[in-house]
Amino acid sequence: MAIRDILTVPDPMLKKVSKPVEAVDDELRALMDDMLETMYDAPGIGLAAIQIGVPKRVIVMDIAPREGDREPRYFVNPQILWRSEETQPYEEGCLSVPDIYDEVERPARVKLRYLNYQGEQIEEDAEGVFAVCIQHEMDHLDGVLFIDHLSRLKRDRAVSKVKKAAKAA
Ligand code: K1U
Ligand code: ZN
Repeated sequence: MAIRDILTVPDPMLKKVSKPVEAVDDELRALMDDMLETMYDAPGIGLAAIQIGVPKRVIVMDIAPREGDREPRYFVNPQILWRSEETQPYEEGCLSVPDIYDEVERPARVKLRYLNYQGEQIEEDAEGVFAVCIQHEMDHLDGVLFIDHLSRLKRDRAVSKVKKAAKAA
């Protein structure tokens, strides 16, 4: 397992649409292992493969409380089958837009279909932080960042702040 570099805005890779995975094999599981280690190291609660420069439709996540046992989750080729009309606001962050947090409104509940670490097809309902995080990560697969849901002014300010911090580092 290895910790990979996380791309930050304005890296053009982050705007790419990721490609579906053809097979959940040992090579893909090695990628998912690296993604999980990278996410825990950051630390974060989710990570999409494109954030480490790999344009595949793969997400890892762990939304378990930090003081408890780890509960890693893997989503390959995830699809949203249903979204609730009810929405909920949540203060989001992103490892690719470090130190910027802002409120995004998304459907409160979604129904998902995806392949897990073993390549089994799963259908599952998501709500709360799980619903927020999976929608945020699935946006990454389509080249969309949470700041794209904000006003142009807020988005431009966020990118400028990240660029300035990167220059100073
Ligand atoms: O970059 C990412 O996509 C990961 C992102 C996931 C996310 C967070 C909040 C709302 C929606 C999606 C993060 O993990 S940002 C860091 C973060 O939330 C966190 C870090 C340490 C402890 C707890 C949370
Ligand atoms: Zn993100």
